[in-house]
Amino acid sequence: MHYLIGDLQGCHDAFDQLLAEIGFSPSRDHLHVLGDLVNRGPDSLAVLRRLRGFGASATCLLGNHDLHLLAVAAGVRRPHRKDTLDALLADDEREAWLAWLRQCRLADSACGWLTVHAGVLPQWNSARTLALAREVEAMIRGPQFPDFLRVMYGNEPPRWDDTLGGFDRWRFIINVLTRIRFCSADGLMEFDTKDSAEQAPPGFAPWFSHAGRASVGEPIAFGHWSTLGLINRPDLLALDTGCVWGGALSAVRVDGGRREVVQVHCRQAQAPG
Ligand SMILES: [Mn+2]
Repeated sequence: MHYLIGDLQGCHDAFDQLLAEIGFSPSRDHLHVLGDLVNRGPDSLAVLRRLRGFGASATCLLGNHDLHLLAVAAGVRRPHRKDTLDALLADDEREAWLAWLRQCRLADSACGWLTVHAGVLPQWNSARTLALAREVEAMIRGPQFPDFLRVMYGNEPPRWDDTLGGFDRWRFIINVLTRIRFCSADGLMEFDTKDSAEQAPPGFAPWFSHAGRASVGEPIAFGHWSTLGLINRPDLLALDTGCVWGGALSAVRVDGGRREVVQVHCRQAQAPG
């Protein structure tokens, strides 16, 4: 059985409970984890240990918090006061954890679903999104990644252009796949608002609500946006149900069987803010 799993953010207790609830067997089942594996929650190290232990039975996406960890570890970004990454950064296997994260994906497909951490640009269909993710994944695994990390953060360029190259191209693709929430119909992203879908700034709307987006009708699952709550539509799944903020951790079964949603409450919740 194949399960999509929402943002874990270091909540190992909830993850453990969820795996028990779905009766997960690494020899039989497959997990597709939608990114933000680490940070803000209490036990990122245990989460990574568990996921790595599943080997090829778990496919993990990189979220913005996972990239933040890589940037902090590289010394190119200052830790945030709410980070909970110290144990991971001080672990004997630190370099192995960082190497493991660098082989995670930015987009994937699972039983007909496109999986991404944050979302997809209105101008990109699923096939295009996967192809662009592969370009950046190859860079992250390669020798240019340390240099890229230094310039990874920023909201420019504002719009997609097929001719973008190098750092600008990679930054744009990463901003879409790991940060997008609101954007305009023509693909201008807005990064300041983290509120619910109803709070869209003028001229912007949630990326998935643009009727003319190139991915309409292509099933897409994403995390990242906890204030949306669970969205469970025929071709759209929003699975960041705010585990670390006192909500729930969500899994959805997406193989041939009946779609099934399993949620566990998180006892390791952090104060929001
Ligand atoms: Mn996120």
